[in-house]
Amino acid sequence: MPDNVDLPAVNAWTQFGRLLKVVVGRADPTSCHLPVEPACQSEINDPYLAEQIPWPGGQVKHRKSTKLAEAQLQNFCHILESETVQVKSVREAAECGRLVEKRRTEALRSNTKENDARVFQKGRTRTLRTKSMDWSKPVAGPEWSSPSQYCATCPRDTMITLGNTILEATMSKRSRYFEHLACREICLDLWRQDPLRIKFWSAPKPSMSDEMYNPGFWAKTDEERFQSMRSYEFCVNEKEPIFDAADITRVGKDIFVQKSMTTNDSGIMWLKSHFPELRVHALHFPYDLYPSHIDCTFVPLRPPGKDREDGLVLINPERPPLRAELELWSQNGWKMLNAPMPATLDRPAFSQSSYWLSMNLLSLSPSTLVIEEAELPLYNLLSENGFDVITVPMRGMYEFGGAIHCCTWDLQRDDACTDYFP
Ligand code: ABU
Repeated sequence: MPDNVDLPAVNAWTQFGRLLKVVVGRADPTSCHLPVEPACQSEINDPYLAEQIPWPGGQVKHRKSTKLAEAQLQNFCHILESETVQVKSVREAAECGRLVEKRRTEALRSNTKENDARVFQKGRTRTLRTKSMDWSKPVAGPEWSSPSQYCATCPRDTMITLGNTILEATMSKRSRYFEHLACREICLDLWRQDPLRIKFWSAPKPSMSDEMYNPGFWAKTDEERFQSMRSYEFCVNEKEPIFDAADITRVGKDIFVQKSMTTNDSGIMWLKSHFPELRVHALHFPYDLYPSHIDCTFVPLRPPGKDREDGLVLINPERPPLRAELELWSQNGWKMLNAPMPATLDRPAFSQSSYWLSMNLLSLSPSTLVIEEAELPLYNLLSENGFDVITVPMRGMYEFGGAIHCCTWDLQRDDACTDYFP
């Protein structure tokens, strides 16, 4: 596959154009547990452990955790950089899945083809890594302080490419205020390569003062939240524009932004006013009580084909989109595909993400996807829908805020500002 030499060094209009260049996060030894703060009440997932110890905060002491996450990130880079890849047979994929949950995957295995292992040419994706920083250092602004930062395993949360523009998100957590600096050198290098075609912007940094947050949010019971869920009021109020980059998904001329714990209406309006060449749409997921980041909820996989093949979006069955907002998609030849339940509902004790990291996949092209190796149900669904599915181990990342999509930030895809919703 020859490179498109005319493409600017920064170019990504979709989630699914052929991926040419990507940043992959880094699990530094100084990575920290997400501190408790107004935007986030971190808690231990394991009820037994939660009774024994408080939320630890500070640097992750168990070095095995950061080592495993970093080893998996390095392995992922190696696979992305490879020209060819060996796709596992369903049998091999099932073997990986068995390590996670024996009975479920054995049942699935008996229903699947077994001998489809093959090597295919996928083309190289160049990888860059985020810079190492000391995440254990306390940080402060004029009106706030945080005992530590977090980590840079998930550049997806802080950075987004919108066409030929690199954009640093505002963020909403104090501990993540400076996280974009792990990508700063990459941004400057790219911008300097082609400053007349590539834009490099930072969205207005919020004050992170107490007034930015709804004080009553965390005191609500789930029952109370359920009562008020259609008001879509979360922990940040509308005082300042707020968004995390991972609440945005790109589909050519249109981008879709989830209203969430980490993105408010003012943030969505800021995007509209600064990207007039794009159509910016808000998306709402009325059954998600704590929405944060669209990439475990609503994942465009491929556009409608010229021969009238449906476009596909992988959706989270526990977080269906607002029906009225789906009309635009169905009118333009897109179908929603329910993700299967994850291979396991278990999460590491200190993970602050949901078990839906199972669907946090990365598209290498409209026909090739990378998923976590244990996710056999997803592997089967995607294979049945005509995708080549590459599997990689990534559960070591679950403790550090994400998985395969979260740990990346795509810089260059072979795509364009196509109108998929004419
Ligand atoms: N950073 C992605 C997490 C999304 C979720 O927990 O569902």
